[in-house]
Amino acid sequence: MTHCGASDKGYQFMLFGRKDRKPIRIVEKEIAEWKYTTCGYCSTGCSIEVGVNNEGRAVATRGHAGADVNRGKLCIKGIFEHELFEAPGRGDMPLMRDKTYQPWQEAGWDTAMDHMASEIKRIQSTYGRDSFAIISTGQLLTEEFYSLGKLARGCIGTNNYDGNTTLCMASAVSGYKRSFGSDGPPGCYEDFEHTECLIAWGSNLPEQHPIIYWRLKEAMEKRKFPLIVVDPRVTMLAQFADIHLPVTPGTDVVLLNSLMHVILDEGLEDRDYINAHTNGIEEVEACVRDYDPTTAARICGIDEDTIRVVARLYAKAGAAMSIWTMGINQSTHGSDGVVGINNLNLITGNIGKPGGTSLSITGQCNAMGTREWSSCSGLPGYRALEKPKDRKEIADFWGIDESFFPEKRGLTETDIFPAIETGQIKGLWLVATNPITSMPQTSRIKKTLEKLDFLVVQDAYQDVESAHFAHLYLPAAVWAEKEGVFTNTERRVNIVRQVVEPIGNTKPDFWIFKELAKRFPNGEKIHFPDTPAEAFEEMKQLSKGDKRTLDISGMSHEKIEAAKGIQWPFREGSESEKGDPRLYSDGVFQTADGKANLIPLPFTDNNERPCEDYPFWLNSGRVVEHFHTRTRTGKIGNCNKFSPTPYMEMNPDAAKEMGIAHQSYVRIVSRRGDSVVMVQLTQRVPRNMVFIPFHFYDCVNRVSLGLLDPHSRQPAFKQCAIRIEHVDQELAATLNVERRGY
Ligand SMILES: Nc1nc2c(c(=O)[nH]1)N[C@H]1C(S)=C(S)[C@@H](COP(=O)(O)OP(=O)(O)OC[C@H]3O[C@@H](n4cnc5c(=O)[nH]c(N)nc54)[C@H](O)[C@@H]3O)O[C@H]1N2
Ligand SMILES: Nc1nc2c(c(=O)[nH]1)N[C@H]1C(S)=C(S)[C@@H](COP(=O)(O)OP(=O)(O)OC[C@H]3O[C@@H](n4cnc5c(=O)[nH]c(N)nc54)[C@H](O)[C@@H]3O)O[C@H]1N2
Ligand code: SF4
Ligand SMILES: [Mo]
Repeated sequence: MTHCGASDKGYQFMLFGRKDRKPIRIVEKEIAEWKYTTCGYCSTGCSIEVGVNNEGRAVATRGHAGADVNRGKLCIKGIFEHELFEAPGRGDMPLMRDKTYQPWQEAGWDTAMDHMASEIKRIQSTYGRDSFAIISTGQLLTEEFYSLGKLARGCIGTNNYDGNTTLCMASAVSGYKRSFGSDGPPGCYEDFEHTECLIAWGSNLPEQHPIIYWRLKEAMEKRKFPLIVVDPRVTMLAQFADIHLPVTPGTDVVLLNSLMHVILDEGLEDRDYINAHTNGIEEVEACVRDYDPTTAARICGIDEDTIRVVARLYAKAGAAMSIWTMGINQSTHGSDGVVGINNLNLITGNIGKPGGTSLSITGQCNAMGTREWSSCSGLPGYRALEKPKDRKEIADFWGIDESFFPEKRGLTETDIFPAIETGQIKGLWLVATNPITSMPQTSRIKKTLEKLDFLVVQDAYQDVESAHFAHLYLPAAVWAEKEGVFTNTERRVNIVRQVVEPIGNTKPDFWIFKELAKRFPNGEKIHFPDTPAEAFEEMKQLSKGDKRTLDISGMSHEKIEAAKGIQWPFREGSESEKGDPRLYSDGVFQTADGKANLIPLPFTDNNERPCEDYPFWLNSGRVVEHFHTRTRTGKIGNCNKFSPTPYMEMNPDAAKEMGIAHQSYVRIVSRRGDSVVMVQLTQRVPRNMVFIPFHFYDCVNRVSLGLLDPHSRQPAFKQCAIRIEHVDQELAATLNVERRGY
């Protein structure tokens, strides 16, 4: 900091402009050591250094200049991430109360764990093993996921075990499996440097993955290529695009079919690739025949000439790639949308080559880690419960009887809640997820949670809204109070090193899982290591051989830190330093005959659409300064100050017609419920659409519908219909202050 000016009494003075101006004072942070770690918010996977002072407190954050992913940069959330450890609302002691929600009683960890184990056993022995459900997250460390899998599948033995990834990446997982026979994004950020055409589907990189966006922008500055953005909103990314396709909500599959129609009709496909590496081209050809641009334009809202132009640009590019996020996944056609993108890339020969790929941009910091190792939808290392060989392999490795495992996966998160309603599930454990704010139909979820015999909330923050309904709260250590790895969007495993001690009596999730396991018979048989590094060694063993793509056997915590992240597959003895940047470069897929599946996607219009009573599309998503349900960013002043209040983007022409002023309050009403929001007038949204960030409690998800994708069971958060009503401004303002929470 010496470049800032003279130091005086612990402050640095920076003089800008005129000398008689009051100088900006920057507090001298007195950093004793910079410690390496990885960002715990989004899936970009930025390498971070946290500055720790002599008292061992985290006081600053900076990007690591030597890391491939971010090269020294961070977004606003990363820059202030050190503040989250001591943010208000952190838990301290485990808390217990009975079913009547009497005031919380503090408990020691032993008491809390004994109570939890005995309640789980009571529920399971009365109502059956699957009557106790577990919903986890994409925000723990991979070693923690692996341990939770051992506990849930191997000790507690419930099949109703899922993650919040069902709200997030389930459609991508399902689509990858349908097309390529396995999950795993085949591309990487470096593809931006080789591509000649990029389509971004329902992905707003500058806000949601700012550092991936920076990588894209840097590549485009070096070598211009067309950027095409498919999004009903004029997002920040759409504003930078060469072509913006404001697709009618929920109809991307129609657009995809039509692009393929043009490509096949004009003979622009890669026949050699199709013949050598795919099955099913005839069925796809037959299906897309119905989606000529004239017909498709009427459904998807993109004019026929633009469809033709985009199809030709994509097919004629030497290498073309698609990226996508929630605009595709969170739809009743989520999984089909992903398969459609894969189809498009397969018929143009754009899989596994530099700049030619089908890259799902992941959401949470470790949404990949949970897919790989948590056993949520199967068994560790992308193994399936449905395969006897996989069940036996894991049972033998863990030292338990294979008959303990179910033979197919149980309910997803979105099916667990209805199963609580019907009384099939009596107990629930939420680990690092806040469904009362993040699930559709808040009022229904509230009633559902109240119906439980026993709800455990294990969260770093005690004030997380779902804890209002809990009977046991377990205070967890957060992010870099712990140690372990995350996998990012491009399959890069990076390490979170512990930089501070867990505050108060909080415990790492890793420790909590081990403690609980001791209280179940199989916990005696299965080894729960003391350190995450030991758990990582076990995962390495399980990742070896059998031509697995998910092979991490050549990695270790030390190697990962030295390389600032390594991409899998990274086999034992591998000569590369940083792993394989791409999957399927050899054109061999994880299917029985090694060929990828081309799958026809006939479109059915099955969304709730605007009508006379509810004339607006309700679209929802995120803003750059907040993360999800704001348990963290809501308390960090430099994040929260930009949007402290629930608000709604509305088109100025529509507002004028209705006599609605900028920054006034309105009531939004759907067939499910209502909420009050402040209006922000902007041309970003079309006349018949509003957009609401979902970060706020009792806001957009009170009205959302969340119809489910049939393959992935992921909710269509992005599409439903609402009307807008005037409200008493003073009353609304009072309500808003009360609701703002933090
Ligand atoms: N700042 C910040 N960053 C985050 C997060 C966060 O909470 N805050 N969360 C992380 C997580 S978990 C996730 S999943 C990602 C999400 O990242 P994104 O998916 O990029 O973010 P969203 O805002 O949810 O949705 C993206 C876009 O989908 C568009 N969309 C809506 N309907 C349709 C449609 O029918 N078709 C198409 N093509 N587009 C549509 C919306 O208009 C919106 O602009 O962000 C990650 N990064
Ligand atoms: N309307 C609408 N709804 C949506 C979406 C949308 O676009 N629109 N997006 C959906 C998507 S993509 C997602 S991913 C979900 C996210 O939904 P949630 O997962 O419910 O949201 P988070 O706020 O991320 O909840 C994570 C919780 O984990 C806690 N936590 C963080 N780190 C740790 C840790 O190390 N240990 C423990 N024990 N706790 C920890 C945090 O304090 C927080 O309470 O929301 C979904 N909901
Ligand atoms: S882009 Fe994502 S990973 Fe990078 S600093 Fe921001 S939130 Fe963290
Ligand atoms: Mo997500």
